Amino acid sequence: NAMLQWQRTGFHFQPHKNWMNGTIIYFKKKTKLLFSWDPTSMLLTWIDDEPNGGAYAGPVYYKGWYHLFYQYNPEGAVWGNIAWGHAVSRDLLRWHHLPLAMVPDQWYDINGVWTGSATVLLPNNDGGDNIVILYTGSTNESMQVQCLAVPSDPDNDPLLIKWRKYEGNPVMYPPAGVDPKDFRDPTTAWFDPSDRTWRLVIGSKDDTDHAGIAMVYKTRDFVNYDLVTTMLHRVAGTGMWECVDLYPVSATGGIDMSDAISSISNDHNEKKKKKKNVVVLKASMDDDRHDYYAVGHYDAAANTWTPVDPDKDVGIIGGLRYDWGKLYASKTFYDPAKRRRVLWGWVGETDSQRADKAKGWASLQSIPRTVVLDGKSENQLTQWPVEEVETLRVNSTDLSGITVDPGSVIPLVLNHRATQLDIIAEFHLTYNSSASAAMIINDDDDDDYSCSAVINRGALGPFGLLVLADKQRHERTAVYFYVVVSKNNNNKNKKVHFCHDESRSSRADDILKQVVGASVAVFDHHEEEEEEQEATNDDHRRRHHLTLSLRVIVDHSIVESFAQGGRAVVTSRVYPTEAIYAAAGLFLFNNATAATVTAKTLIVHHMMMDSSASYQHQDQG
Ligand code: DQQ
Repeated sequence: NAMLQWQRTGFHFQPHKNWMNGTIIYFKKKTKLLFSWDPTSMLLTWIDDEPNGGAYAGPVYYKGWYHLFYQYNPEGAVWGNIAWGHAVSRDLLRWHHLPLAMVPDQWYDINGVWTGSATVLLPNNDGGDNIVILYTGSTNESMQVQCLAVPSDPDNDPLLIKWRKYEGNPVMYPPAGVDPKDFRDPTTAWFDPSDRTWRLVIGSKDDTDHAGIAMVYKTRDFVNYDLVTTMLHRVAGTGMWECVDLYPVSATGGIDMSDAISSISNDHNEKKKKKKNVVVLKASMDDDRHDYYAVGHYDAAANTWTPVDPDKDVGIIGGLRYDWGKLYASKTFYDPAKRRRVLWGWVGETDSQRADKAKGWASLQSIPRTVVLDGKSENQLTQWPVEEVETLRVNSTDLSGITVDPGSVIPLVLNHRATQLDIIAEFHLTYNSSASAAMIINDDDDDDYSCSAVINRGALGPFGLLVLADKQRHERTAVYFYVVVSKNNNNKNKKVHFCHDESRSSRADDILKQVVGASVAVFDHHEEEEEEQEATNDDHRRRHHLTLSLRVIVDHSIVESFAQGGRAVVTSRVYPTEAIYAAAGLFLFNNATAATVTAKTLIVHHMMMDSSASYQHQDQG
């Protein structure tokens, strides 16, 4: 349907047509030789303990193809017939679409080749890698089992187009006490030197208290598995955990899980050990379709993961989400080439199934995001678009320095279209104490899940950007901050909400439009005396300054925002009918009644992608 083609994105990953959901990615790399792998017998044989006496499996950049596999329906734009789509890229942005990697064609996966993960084992003698994939098969009886697949001809098929399912599949059945329909999505395996086993996590649920659970399995050969009887983690009331992820983080870069485990176990300094052992546990909550995570510590010997802050445990009220908008079934992978951990997730549609069928496709992948531990608050992550995104900036408009008075909206004149943007902004908010005193709100603590309480005009917000807006602003998606002063903390500690208001994003009415967001940390706030004023009341003669930063990525029907250096992230799917192509505009607004906003920085980059970069595998020669 050509009418709806404008909704397709310019630089987000999406197949040419049909339905896509969750995804896995794997980076082709070379590891030190630890064992030989016989693809026929499927057996690993140990060759050397620790070659060169060095660290385990030091990664080396190899060829440099990122592989993306995704849940795909080859037959339509709704979920079903799930197969694995496959694409490769050198930069995580320009993808080459390859033939389907796996389709449902066996009794054990005839109802779907569901989510799984790749694990890199070792290079062949010629320098190629050995990769295994574990995935969930939905059987002819809709039982969930785990299955093994390997590249069928890695020597002659360097792009890993052909995959072979192991003859002995399935390799894991639901254990006793687990509902056969609640056993899915194996993680990437990591190597534990203490007993020389590979370990991986599978998500499930315990019906006795509706707990989401993470179970660990050990294996030496990827054929035989032992369930570790201690539960890695469980959180009562959270329901089925899909697409579990477990990975180490630091404030400076990424770490491979196997490297982290061996480095922790080799360290005899308890303090250093603890510092190294910061591990994120994430689960996709089937109950509310959001991805929740927490920062914690992993104890390999005890097989437990414990949150640093029990009040921020995975999936509980007050816990953390990767994204406060639309993002689900995300996965991370370690990229040895850039020593970073990359996260990306499935961004579904919020329009109707009917609309999806009409346009012939459904779902995007988010922009890949680099994930690090927040250096300022060690209990959370920050996310930031991978640096490659900056290579798509072809043109930019620098609007830095604009001031927007209370109650004003300023159209931003760009020297390019406003449908594909990367916007960098830093807002400076100024107000005096009487203004904030008028705005005291009894702000309770668990409003993180909703920005709806702050949607109306107040003393200190909302202010921010209107994206994908037409000239009259009939349609617009608001990306904004809203400052709230709590009653009980004496006007000192501001609470800042960061939100998307989707309610006016489209004139179409078959769309879910919400106000979504969270509160976000403030770092740069200071007050000064106002000299010219008489000191009648201490509080009333102070002037407040607050700086808040924002990055927004706009791509036709998706808006992804990163507030305060990626401490709060919000993604929206939007479907304007008028604010499209050349009719799409950008505005700066300040709806606060008592605060002035200056955009100290406001740079709008025009984003392009060479469309010829996304070609079919046949074109590659
Ligand atoms: N979708 C997949 C499952 C996974 C869920 C099936 C996540 O493997 O649990 O398409 O949305």
